[in-house]
Amino acid sequence: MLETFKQLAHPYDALSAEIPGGKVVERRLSQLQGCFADEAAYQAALEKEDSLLYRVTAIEPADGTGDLHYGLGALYPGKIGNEYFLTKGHLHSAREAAEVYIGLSGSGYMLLEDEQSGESRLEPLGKGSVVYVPGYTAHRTMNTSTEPLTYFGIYPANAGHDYGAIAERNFLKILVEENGKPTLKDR
Ligand code: S6P
Ligand code: ZN
Repeated sequence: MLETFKQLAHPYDALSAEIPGGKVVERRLSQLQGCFADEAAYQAALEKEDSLLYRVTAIEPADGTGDLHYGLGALYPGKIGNEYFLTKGHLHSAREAAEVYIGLSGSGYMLLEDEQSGESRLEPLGKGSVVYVPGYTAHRTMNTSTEPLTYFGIYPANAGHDYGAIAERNFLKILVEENGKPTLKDR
């Protein structure tokens, strides 16, 4: 078994979310159509620059039962209107698949939303904090600091990513800056 793995240890650079040999996904503003509540602010920002919001590099060592995949994410700081930069957010295709997020640097939050009940939870993610994302829960990450929010997400190899289900109805809550503080509001 062990001999089937070419590489088990990987060097990583958190701020750029780089892991040599990993699968890289970059998300720019133009790819987050419909995610931000303030459509006018979104269009205005896009006209200025199609900024890089985040990069994720995934390591997928094996695909069998019991195997794990993980991703290193760097979500850069910024806002659209008063809403903090965020990830698209998703459910896992295998709905029961949970995930552990380990904060490495910066600070922000994870917005969790139960697919069935719509119940929302806001949990802090950043340097010194770790978040357990239960199965059946849509999850999105938001950066409320002025530096990159970097983290590892570790999930079952068969989890898969379902972006469609949550994109259709969007998250029910938004995280905005109000009186200088992150504030969770209804969309
Ligand atoms: C994967 C894990 C993360 C996200 C990353 C980007 O299960 O939850 O690595 O992929 O935070 O978010 P998103 O919603 O664009 O995949
Ligand atoms: Zn996930």
